[in-house]
Amino acid sequence: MFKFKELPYAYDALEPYIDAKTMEVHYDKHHRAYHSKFVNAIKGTQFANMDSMPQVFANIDEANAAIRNNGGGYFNHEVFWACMHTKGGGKPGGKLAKDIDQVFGSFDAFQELFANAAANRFGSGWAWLVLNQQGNLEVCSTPNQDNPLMKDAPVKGEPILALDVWEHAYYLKYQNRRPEYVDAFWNVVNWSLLEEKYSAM
Ligand code: MN3
Repeated sequence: MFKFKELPYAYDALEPYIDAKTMEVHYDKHHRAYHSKFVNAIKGTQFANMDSMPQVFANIDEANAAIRNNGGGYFNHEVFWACMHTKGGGKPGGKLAKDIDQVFGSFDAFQELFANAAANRFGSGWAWLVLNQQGNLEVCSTPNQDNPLMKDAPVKGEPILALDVWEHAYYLKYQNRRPEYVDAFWNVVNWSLLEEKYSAM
């Protein structure tokens, strides 16, 4: 059920914005470890019989720390890899562009809000663009490997865009300069895929 999927591009596909060494360590070491620890942690629990990660997150709380942290790590990275592509960058079109303009005022205003969510997340965590439970786009951030699908998330919704702001995601190339990494991220965002995903929500 909970498979370890291949990275949808080569380690160097996102150069120079995200370097090949970071991608290799991030995918093959960090992501792989979250996945294997998650699979081990659910053995013999109710979570082993669930059909999807959203179902796992809908039932998870602080009492299941190993499943929460490693399941979050496994799922969040899958969302993150899919948000990026070598032919990424630019701006979204279609309904996603229209709704971003309507909710945030402009694409630039959305980018600033998202970049601030990423920059201001203290310590390790994630920045998100989600479709919230009221059916609106919303920017938020989560600590550690939490995500907006978890039942106790302060902002609940379906992830559209995810950005990993753990130091392991950028330290080799950007060291302490997280805002530079966030700036670079925009050059690889796979808006066409995200538009499709949003239209299907
Ligand atoms: Mn990571």
